[in-house]
Amino acid sequence: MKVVHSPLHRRHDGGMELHRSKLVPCFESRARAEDIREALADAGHALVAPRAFAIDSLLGVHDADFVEFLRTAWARWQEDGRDGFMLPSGFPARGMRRDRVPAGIHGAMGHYAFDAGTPIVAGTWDAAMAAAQCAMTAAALVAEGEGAAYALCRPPGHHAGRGTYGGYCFLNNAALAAQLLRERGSRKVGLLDVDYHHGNGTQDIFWTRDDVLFVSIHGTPDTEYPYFLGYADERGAGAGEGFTLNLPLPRDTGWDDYAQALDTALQAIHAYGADALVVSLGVDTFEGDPISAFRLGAERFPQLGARLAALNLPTVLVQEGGYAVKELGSNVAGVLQAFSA
Ligand code: SP5
Ligand code: ZN
Repeated sequence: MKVVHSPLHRRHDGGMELHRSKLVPCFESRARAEDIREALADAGHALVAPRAFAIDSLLGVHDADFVEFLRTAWARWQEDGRDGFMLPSGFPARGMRRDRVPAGIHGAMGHYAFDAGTPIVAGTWDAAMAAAQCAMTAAALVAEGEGAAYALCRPPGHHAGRGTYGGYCFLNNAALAAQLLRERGSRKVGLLDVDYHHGNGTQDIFWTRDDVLFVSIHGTPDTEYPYFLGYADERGAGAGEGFTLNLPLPRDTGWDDYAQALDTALQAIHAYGADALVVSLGVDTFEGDPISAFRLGAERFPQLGARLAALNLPTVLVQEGGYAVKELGSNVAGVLQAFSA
């Protein structure tokens, strides 16, 4: 299938994240995308470049002030006499002001971010914009008749909300793909998030909408990142009530229990009557992942792909997490196998 990829992902790199009280090099690395690109090229998929979607095409999913913050953050940091990478250290918690964006760059960072693990560096905006363009291009290809397309997005996107960033994510690539499908003829989009971590940003974006069904299978927020969203009792609100479905699972979940949750998710998307599918494809469910705790062996990814393909819907696959760099490409290629016809 067509694999949409941009070398601009390389501009986002060099940062450190706060991990277990230490600053460590980011798990979300350049090598991830390189490994996936090589494995997919070897498997015979066709690499294509993204189209040049403009900033305006982000605004169906993200707030304008948030987009402007991301676009200008690095320049503001430099004006403040700084270099290296940007990490926030203070956040507006209960009882504090969230309605006002502090004028200074440090406070503004804390306003828009929700963790200290997602550094902004000089090239972050270029890379995030290129990843968003990859996702929108893959969605456009599917809207134009491709049965399936894959967006090799780096940085990933599913933790980014309407006006928030974190979890290595800045712009919500999968949400942008779903929004584009809606604007180009799909009536109901199923968005299935199989990344190990809950897609809190995607849930936020579609929380009050009934035209996108958000379904997520993930490590329970009781113990797993992002901790503060992704419980089973979150079901959407207003017009969106009943159009969010969370299937949290405990640490150490293996294929048998995972596959049951997957069947529940696929059944929900079928019952919804989706006419297109977006998959937030994190492969950090792999047993060898360094920051996650499910136990899926490599042989499970082709099985996952086969079940996704069996929905028989036009499908946009969007890369999210997966940090076991050595096995990353082959695990992604495994998911794509069933779509390759
Ligand atoms: C897109 C994506 O997969 N983002 C994940 C962001 C996770 N960042 C915080 C990870 C904290 C993990 N806790 C470490 C436990 C190590 N066993
Ligand atoms: Zn993840």
